Amino acid sequence: MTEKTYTVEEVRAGAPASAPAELVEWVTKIANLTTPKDIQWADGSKEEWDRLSEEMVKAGTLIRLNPEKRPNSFLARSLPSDVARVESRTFICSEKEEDAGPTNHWADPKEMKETLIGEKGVFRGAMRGRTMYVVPFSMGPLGGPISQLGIELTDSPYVVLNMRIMTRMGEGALKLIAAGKPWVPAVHSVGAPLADGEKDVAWPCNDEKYITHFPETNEIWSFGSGYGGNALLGKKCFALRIASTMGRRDMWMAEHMLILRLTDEKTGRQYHVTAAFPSACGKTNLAMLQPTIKGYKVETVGDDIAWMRPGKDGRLRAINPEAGFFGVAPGTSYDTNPMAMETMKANTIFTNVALTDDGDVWWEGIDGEQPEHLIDWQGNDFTKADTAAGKKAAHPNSRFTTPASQCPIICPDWEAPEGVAIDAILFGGRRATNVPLVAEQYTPAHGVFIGANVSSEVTAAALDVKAGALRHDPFAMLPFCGYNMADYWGHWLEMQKALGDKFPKVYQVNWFRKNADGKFLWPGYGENSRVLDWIVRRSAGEVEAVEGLTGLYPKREDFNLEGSGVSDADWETMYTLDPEAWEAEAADTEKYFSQFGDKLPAAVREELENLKKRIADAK
Ligand code: SAT
Ligand code: MN
Repeated sequence: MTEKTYTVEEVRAGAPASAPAELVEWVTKIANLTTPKDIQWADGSKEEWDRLSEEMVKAGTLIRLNPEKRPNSFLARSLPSDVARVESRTFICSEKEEDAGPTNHWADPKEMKETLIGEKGVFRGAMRGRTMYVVPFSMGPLGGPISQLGIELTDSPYVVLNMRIMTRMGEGALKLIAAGKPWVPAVHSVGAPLADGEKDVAWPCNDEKYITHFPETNEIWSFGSGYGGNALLGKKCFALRIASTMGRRDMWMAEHMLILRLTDEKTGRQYHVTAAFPSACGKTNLAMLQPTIKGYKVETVGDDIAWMRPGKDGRLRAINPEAGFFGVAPGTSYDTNPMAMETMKANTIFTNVALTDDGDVWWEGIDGEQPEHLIDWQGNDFTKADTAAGKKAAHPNSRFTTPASQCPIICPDWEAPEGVAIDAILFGGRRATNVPLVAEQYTPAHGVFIGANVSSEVTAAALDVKAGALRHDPFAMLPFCGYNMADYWGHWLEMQKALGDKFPKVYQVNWFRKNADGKFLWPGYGENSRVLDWIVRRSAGEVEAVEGLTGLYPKREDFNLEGSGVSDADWETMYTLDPEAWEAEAADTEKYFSQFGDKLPAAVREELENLKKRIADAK
């Protein structure tokens, strides 16, 4: 078969009138590289959503859920080899290796370009037999001062539908690009070209995967996967990896953080909090927290990513660059996160959850009793006997993609273009031992040290990292920082310096500490409002704190535990830190830091020395 070739005129003829010449030329170039059978420009309309989803239902990629239970919602099932991000195939292709740093996979940009688009490049003919969609999108409210634009070219209609939920996609973004605003080029292929007459499969992908970033040219090239962060290039690839490098150049910050508003209902005072946790550690739950203590209201601004810039008032202001939530389904219920459950009642794409006999979704941890019969995430019959045998009906990293605007507690200012002013920044992970419930920074540099020291028991969010093991995940950015991690810590110190005492205080939190019997000491979920309560009372100067090994701790009498079921003994255990264990932690931190050599900022190294001194004093 002769490959299809495109002329600029031909591509122009199919493009919206607003598409600028430079964009049409780039689309033509990529079309001649990847040789799709046709090109469609996504406009983000409802009509387009209806048409694409209907096509995908016919093709077997989507299952329409029962419209009476879950209107305009669909289930997709991926291949077992394509169920999460692949960190070992994620590359930062900076000119210099040291700019990617020891925690990233670096590849030489020229060599990687050869692999991707050279004579034998994987993208050559990669879209054959498929449609190439041109997806203009904005991360952040259209035209906002913190927002950024991108174009994703993809051969996956599943990606188009997900991008429509997760970003401001279509005509509005294209108009801004036409007006001359800069944009990030992002090319995605599932890497499964179709020969003439070859029948497609429900979930096309390729065993060979490349998730690549070129920070110097702001380019993203992703090949081989159709899943989540590998394929929805506005999310981790752009909004974190590329944006972190943009922020470093331009004095702003791209962070793996939820954003919430906490209102003290008595005074009407509003506080805004961001919080970073590694993937699948409950960020969505915290973002939609239902306070168990009276007098507070939580509203959601974002659940995964925060872009922060100094505002005119000199305070750090944050926007959520996304328009939807790509949340972990298992464990989500009316009990654990009623607001997420309400959000996903309609217009939602579920991936790799189980299907009930009446055409609705199910997963481990959802409310109610497990139905007698289900179809599991791989399309097989599933009964309670399977559960008893230790099998899961939904994949542990199964997800819902759902519009943020449907969240009943979405913050009225969640689309405020200038963002919300941040009062406190939380860092957390899953730590069964050693790390207490909440600790406040001693100094701004200590705040950076707290972020640099985040470590967590690994979850199912990545395919190639052993779940359960403890790993360092500084700032919850380990898989998402687009440059040298130590330089990134340096950038934090710079931002702190620039904002002075307007820079928010940092708090370390841990909901996951267990007692000697393996029981969680802290109830978590809505009870985490008690921690927020202490933090805002601290920032209002209402309560004092005591100096501890890892930071400033609450006084038991200042902390509202009323009705929490947490006993004084549990509190005591949460705040008992074993100096010997901390000696081991500090030694481990020292070893971890040593990989950064001279790049490790002196102020961070000093904080390690301060910790060691406090440990020695406690012994
Ligand atoms: O990267 S994903 O968007 O697939 C999910 C995550 O790891 O947070
Ligand atoms: Mn995430």
